[in-house]
Amino acid sequence: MMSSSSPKGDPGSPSKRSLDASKSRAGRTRRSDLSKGASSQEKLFFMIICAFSFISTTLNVIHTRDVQIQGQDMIRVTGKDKGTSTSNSNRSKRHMHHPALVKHDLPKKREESKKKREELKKKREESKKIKLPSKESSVNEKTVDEKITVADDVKDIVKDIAKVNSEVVKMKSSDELAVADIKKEEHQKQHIIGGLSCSVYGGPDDESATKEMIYWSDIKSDAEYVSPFKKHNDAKKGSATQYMTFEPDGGGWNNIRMAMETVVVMAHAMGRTLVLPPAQGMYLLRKERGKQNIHFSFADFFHLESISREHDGLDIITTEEFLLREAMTGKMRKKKSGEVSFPPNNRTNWDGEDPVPLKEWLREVTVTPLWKPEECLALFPENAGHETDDDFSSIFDKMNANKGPQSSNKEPVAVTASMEERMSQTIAGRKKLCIYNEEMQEAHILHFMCYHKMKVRLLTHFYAFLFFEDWKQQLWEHRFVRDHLRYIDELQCAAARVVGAVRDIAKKNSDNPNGEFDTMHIRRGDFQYKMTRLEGPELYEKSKDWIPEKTVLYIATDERNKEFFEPFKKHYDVYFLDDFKHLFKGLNTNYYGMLDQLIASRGRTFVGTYYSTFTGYINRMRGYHADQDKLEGHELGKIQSYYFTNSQTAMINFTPLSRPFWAREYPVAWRDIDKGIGEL
Ligand SMILES: Nc1nc2c(ncn2[C@@H]2O[C@H](COP(=O)(O)OP(=O)(O)OP(=O)(O)O)[C@@H](O)[C@H]2O)c(=O)[nH]1
Ligand SMILES: [Mg+2]
Repeated sequence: MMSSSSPKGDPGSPSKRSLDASKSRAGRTRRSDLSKGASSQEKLFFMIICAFSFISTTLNVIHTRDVQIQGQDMIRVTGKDKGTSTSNSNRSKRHMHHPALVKHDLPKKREESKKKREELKKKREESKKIKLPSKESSVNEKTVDEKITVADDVKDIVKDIAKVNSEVVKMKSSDELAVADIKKEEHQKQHIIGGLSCSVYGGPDDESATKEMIYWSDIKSDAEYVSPFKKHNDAKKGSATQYMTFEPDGGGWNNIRMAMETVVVMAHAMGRTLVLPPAQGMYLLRKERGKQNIHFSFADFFHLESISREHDGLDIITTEEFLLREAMTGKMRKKKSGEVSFPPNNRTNWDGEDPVPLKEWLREVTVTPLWKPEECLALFPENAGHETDDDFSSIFDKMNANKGPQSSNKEPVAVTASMEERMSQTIAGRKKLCIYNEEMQEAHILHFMCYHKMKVRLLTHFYAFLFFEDWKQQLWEHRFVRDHLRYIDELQCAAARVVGAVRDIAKKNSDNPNGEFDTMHIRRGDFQYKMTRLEGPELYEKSKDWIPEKTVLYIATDERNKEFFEPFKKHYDVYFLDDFKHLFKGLNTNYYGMLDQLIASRGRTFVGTYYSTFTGYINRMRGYHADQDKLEGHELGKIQSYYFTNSQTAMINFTPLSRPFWAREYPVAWRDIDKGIGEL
């Protein structure tokens, strides 16, 4: 029976039995010896000793655990770890045999450790959200179960950290928003984009400044206009804010300005919050590093804050605000993998930093349209949500099949004409439409790149690229640029002072009571279009028929050698920006080009450099002034401007758009754009 009833430790297996027996002998020698043949008194005494020993050991174990916690040995004590972890039990043993811990002041120590334990527990609860586990609780020291527990713990803590971070970010961004609001309020009190007051900029008086410089209007109903896409987006329940980010153009300042105008108009049309790139170095606007600011944001040149505040249909924010709102809260994901992505080095303020890492990151986490303005016409339908592609493509195809009118039509199509008619004069031989299609409409963030490798660049005039089905919206966009995207007051005022001084000189001639003067832009410097690089005598010869002898001539130029202008000096009373430096002391010299543009725009007759976008903007402003002053030919958008080379008399005639658009400006930008005000 015995053998069959004990399958384990089978006594029938001699070798095993002998091993067990010897083991048992080695382990229990004393107890067996003591119990064997002892008296009942001896047995009782032995049992008392055993019981005492057991109680004492148990107490020591409990105490050791207290001490471990007190010493911040933050192993999480679970039911399972009692004696299961080798290292843990070893440590317990070490403490257990520490005389100071075992023998002295046990109740007092326990009391103290209890208190500390409670304190620690409290602190731990508080700090759990923001602290990673301490080194001592290294996962390596744990059993598998503990590792899982600790890993879960770490996950929880990491989650907590993310939560706290996002709270902090929210707090930070709401703090900053509050500060921004206060600033806005202060600014609002002082600055209205519609007017021009130079009192804080050293004059001239408001009346002179207004009369000389203002070509813009303050149209209340325009400020209230919201585009169909924005209305559509806002009406969608719980729809998230959509954004537009962009990279400044990589060319000179006026290339940068042109791309910026295009982006601002698109942001309004699409109903997206526009994110301004951080302040950064711009090509050839880095003069006198160390002495003056050389990192610029668009808000340094245009009143973008006022534009955002004054328009119901457009919000403009900084990159930092955008990153705090959208990126640091984990809302941005890599296009390819879908994983949450944060900006490089978790940086949110990129002002003055190298913008390349930010730009490269943005390309990875946004929708990046590959629109090429010389190849396609961007089309904005009248109704958002309209199934656009088919309808518009067929109209477009018909128009493209009939190429005749668009190239030969030298008369302007009425601004109120049908979409087809207007498009025929805008298309300029392009074979494609860039439609703001559903994929783009859905995108959380649209990012416009300046990516030379892919030939993706918004080097165009906004009015040559962005076409609106609704003529009223088209004209609204034209007015928006005229009335709001204008150089800042400080520059307008400085220009008004210089123009005043030039007029004063001209008025010395008794038959010139209004102080009329003529202007030129002679672009040399880095300019790459060699056909425009003529020497002084040739430039004089080319322009002499348009500029009367002895006139006061103001020349804007990047030519430093003033001897170059000797041929002009023989015939005219010539002035340059340098001659009026005392009127704009302290102005950042990187603004001089813009100041020159504003001054040159006020000439009676202007001769500029073809292909120069610097010249282009002078002509645009001349167009705005000519229309406002109802100068001769304004009905057709004509202005009193010429070029030294190329289509020399182009500006005194009406010319429809043609490519390359950037080479000059076109009357469509300023001609008859005040129609339909208040009708949208
Ligand atoms: N003060 C002044 N600076 C000029 C003038 N023409 C060009 N510049 C400056 O010369 C530099 C080179 O011009 P760019 O920045 O390439 O000019 P842009 O704005 O791209 O215009 P374009 O190259 O002419 O199409 C810029 O810093 C201009 O501001 C000028 O008439 N007066
Ligand atoms: Mg340039």
